[in-house]
Amino acid sequence: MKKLLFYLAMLISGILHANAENGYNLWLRYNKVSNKALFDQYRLSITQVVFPGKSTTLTAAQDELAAGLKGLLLLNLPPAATITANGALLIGTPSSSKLIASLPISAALKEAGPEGYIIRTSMVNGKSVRVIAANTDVGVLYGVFNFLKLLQTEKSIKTLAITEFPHTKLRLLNHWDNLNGSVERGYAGKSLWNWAQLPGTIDPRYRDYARANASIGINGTVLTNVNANAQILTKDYLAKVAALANVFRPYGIKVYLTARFSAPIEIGGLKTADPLDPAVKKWWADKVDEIYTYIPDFGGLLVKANSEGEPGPQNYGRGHVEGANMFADALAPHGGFIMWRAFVYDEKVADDRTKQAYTEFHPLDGKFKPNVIVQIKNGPLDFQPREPFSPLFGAMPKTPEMMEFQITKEYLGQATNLAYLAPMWKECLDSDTYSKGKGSTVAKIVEGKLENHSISGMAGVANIGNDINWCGNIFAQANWYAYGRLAWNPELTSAAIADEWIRMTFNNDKSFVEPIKQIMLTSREAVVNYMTPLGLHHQMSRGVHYGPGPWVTGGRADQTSIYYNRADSIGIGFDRTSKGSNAVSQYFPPVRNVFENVNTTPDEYLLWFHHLPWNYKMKSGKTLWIELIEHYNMGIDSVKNMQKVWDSMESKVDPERFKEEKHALAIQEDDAETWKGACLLYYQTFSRLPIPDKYGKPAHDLDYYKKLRLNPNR
Ligand code: BDP
Repeated sequence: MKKLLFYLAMLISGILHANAENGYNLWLRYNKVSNKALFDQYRLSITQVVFPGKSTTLTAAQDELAAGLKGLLLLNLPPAATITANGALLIGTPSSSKLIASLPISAALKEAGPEGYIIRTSMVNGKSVRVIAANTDVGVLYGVFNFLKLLQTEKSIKTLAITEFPHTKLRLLNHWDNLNGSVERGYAGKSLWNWAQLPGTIDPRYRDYARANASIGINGTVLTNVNANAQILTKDYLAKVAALANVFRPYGIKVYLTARFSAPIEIGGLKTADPLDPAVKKWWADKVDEIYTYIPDFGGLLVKANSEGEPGPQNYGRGHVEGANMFADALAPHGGFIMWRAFVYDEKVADDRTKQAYTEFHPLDGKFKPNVIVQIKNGPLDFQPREPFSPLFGAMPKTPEMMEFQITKEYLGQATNLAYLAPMWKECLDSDTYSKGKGSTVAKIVEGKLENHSISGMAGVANIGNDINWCGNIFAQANWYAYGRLAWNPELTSAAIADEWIRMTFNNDKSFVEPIKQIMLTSREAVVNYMTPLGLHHQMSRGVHYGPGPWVTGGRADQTSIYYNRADSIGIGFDRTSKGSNAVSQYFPPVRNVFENVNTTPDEYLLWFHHLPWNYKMKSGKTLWIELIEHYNMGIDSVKNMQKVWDSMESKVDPERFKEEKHALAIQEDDAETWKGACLLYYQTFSRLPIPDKYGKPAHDLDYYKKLRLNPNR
């Protein structure tokens, strides 16, 4: 009897465990459609699957569809040879399916292009069917994912007329993964790539990683850190990289690597890495040829050169053009790309570090080979909670400019704080650079539309590790999702993306979706408010970049907080007008004039561009000091509101994810209070102004905050 009870207990815990929501399935959970009426309706209206084709990509799409229909609708539909009933799903390309080839859809397919797809309701052989068609197999795969999304998000599938295509060509993740398994600025465990076990052992997660990426249209991945290790280019590693590429290929995902500029010396035995040296050029050309013998569809190389101590052409008296073009020549015969980063940060401390990328790259426009893409961070500094857009966007019209966003929240509370980043990315993408007059948005530049570039792209620094939930936190998954969706179509709204993600990740209950969407949409602004309001930036503690450190000084000036806040007895903020560093001059007019003039500078960027007296009168009529205090408080209040909303959702979320997020939000509230106390008390040593009682006094004194090192892994 005892034994029986024991087995029973084991069984129950097994069942519970099997159902535990640990986040592994991301937004591809395929749980049964919970709306009974819709479930019945979907089931009745999907009767057959006619989906011929045997390529690895079509097989992946067939498997995904089968898994989706089984999970969502408990449907098991064996592949049918032809349409015999109303309600068939007819799927494929004109070459994989004769039926599709016979349909009058060529104009629509033309619009869909090489990676797009159409989903239509139409009559075929006298039966009403739903068609998912594309020009290529990967287009079909994307179409299948979208069709499943319609079911996952409980949309009507009665009449469908969808045409979708990606707006950018290269939609990449950048992994800052090191060969020793650590991840630079990674907050979700170790690297996914198990180099020791590759190529022999293929972790099943690699396939799930590829599925997740394909479901949002990501079509490439840079496997290694921009602070590169030359070893990745050796034969042993290339064989491992090839094994990963083989897993990703059916999902339309190409593999890319980072190239260490000094690799010819480190692994090639040469004396120099001078890009104009014939032996160096030959070494790279041979190396690239070799890479393509391992990975015939290798995407290309990403290089961080002459930045933060990384080697580059400047070590040899050459410039970015000579460096990038050397790689371009090696890659061109294979159709590969070289992504050259504009995040330059050299040995000399500049008068204003935010000017450096523009200063170095703007004069180089028109000098790069056609397969060079300059990869630019969204803002001129470094992934801060809020930055104005980088003035380099639009300033190199002859050069394809690729966006670099950071999905991993290095400066926005890492894996603990809830910050949905789509609004931040949209803010940048929707910014008008005026480079070719009104309407020259960053999005249009990144899409290649403004200057008709044949190549375009976005890179997102990944927030993925080997934690069971991939991203260290459930809501961090939303940023991976949102990044992919925006790379596919920068015109999507943050709200629409959040809506999809919540429904797929949690449920379709309106009383859950709407409040959660609201807290997601305000979450990034909350972080800005309690960390760096009104245009402040780079106020975090040194190194870890998590907690506050507005007092950080010593060492390299432009790595300190005081360099950026410029707090003194008069006021606070960095004067970047013509009277200061003149960084405003890097923007096109009228943007430049808007930022030059304190009265037209939006409050969000006020202290980014202006040094203002503590008693400066804000648009609200209040003083700057009081508004600063109010912003920290608004940040804290938003977090409290997030907690309240989340707590009220307990009955609508599984206990695992509920508890995890509750814990994270408690930490976030604590962090927000700490940021307020630390920053206000430090700035107060200059302002000498009181924090009125009604705003709440910080819980501790400045000394306490200075000694405190917030630990992101609580
Ligand atoms: C900074 C990170 C650093 C990266 C650097 C980069 O702190 O770890 O190496 O960016 O983008 O934000 O190269």
